[in-house]
Amino acid sequence: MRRVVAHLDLDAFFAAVEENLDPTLRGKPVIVGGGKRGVVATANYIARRYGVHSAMPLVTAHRLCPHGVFVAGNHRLYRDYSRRLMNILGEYSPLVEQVSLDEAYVDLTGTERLFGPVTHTARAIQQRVQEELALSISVGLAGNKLVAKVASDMEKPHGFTVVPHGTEAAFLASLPVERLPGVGPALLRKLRDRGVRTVGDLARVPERLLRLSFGEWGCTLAHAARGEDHRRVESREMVKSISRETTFPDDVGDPEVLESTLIALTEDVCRRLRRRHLEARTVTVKIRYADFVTHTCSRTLTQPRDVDEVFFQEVISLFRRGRTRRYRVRLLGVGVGNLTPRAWQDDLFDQRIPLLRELDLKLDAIREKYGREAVKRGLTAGRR
Ligand code: TTP
Ligand code: MG
Repeated sequence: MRRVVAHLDLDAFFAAVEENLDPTLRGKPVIVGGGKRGVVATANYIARRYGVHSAMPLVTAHRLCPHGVFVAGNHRLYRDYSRRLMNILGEYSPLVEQVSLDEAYVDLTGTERLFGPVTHTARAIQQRVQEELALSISVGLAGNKLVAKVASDMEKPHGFTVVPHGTEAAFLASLPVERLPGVGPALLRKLRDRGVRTVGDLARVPERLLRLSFGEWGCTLAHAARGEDHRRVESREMVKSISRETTFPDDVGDPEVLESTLIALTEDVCRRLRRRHLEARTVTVKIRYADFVTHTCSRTLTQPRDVDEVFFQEVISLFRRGRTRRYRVRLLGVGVGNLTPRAWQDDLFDQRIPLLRELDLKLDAIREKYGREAVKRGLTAGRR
């Protein structure tokens, strides 16, 4: 059976919710962002005409759009809308993969019998979201996640783009190469240096050369350029927790070795968390002593998080308090639970977090490309 994947993404999500809350905002430039020193979380499409965009310092937004309406944001309300969106999507398929608060893939393969032609179903979802949530959503429909995602972004806001089977490469060919998910500024520069501007240009580069320049990632790029993507739509409920543990070849007593091991485990867990676009609220440390007695201790954070630094602190303090016996240690483990899709708006309240996350994401990218051992933090560097 031919696969059909829809990608849906709400338009100017936070701003649209604010407009629902206060309909007098409609027709005005609306900018959602927190605090005086904060950044823009999102701006509605009217404000975007003035050049305002996500992650821009609010002071800049004020300068570009002085008559804009600035709102601080309403965390709980956005989560509520997000949940209602996901509930609607869940009525059309058991395979709904929530990517962020306002974005999801829905695998619509084989739903024709129940709901009729897939394009009608996708249209119906778009309409229901409009009617029931009073939110505008853009839809991309294609044979795989990658192409569906690019398609949903084609005609925002309220876009509806269908890419028929077999036309994927042609659909992508004329688009700037940075429209491919995963092509960030650094990679873009390298591609441009090699004369690659469009996805079509990229598709013409021999896969061998891409692999030489970019390693594993080069293969992924070659596939992406041709509009191929074999990833499955995975519903999030499957992931309840993420953990890693390590057993030492010889039992260890040295606290420095133990703690640097914990840091390395935490890095690994957090990287997997970020790769799945999740945040975690609980963190658990597991200590197994030489005599096999095993203790676990957990802590729940006030906010879900996904950055290494936050978990380092928690893990180390859990370990120091939890290591109540003087035996050597045989095994250490770190786990996170209470997982939710990543919510960027947390950034509004803590300016440190986005910087830390940026660092983490850069490290993730380097490790993705050159292997896990490519970069190490000072704390883990001595460990072997
Ligand atoms: P997006 O879907 O990236 O943006 P959007 O829905 O506002 O606009 P678009 O029509 O282009 O999809 O992100 C969803 C929400 O996540 C957004 O409304 C606010 C929040 N967000 C942040 O808080 N910080 C950010 O840097 C980004 C990109 C989003
Ligand atoms: Mg959106």
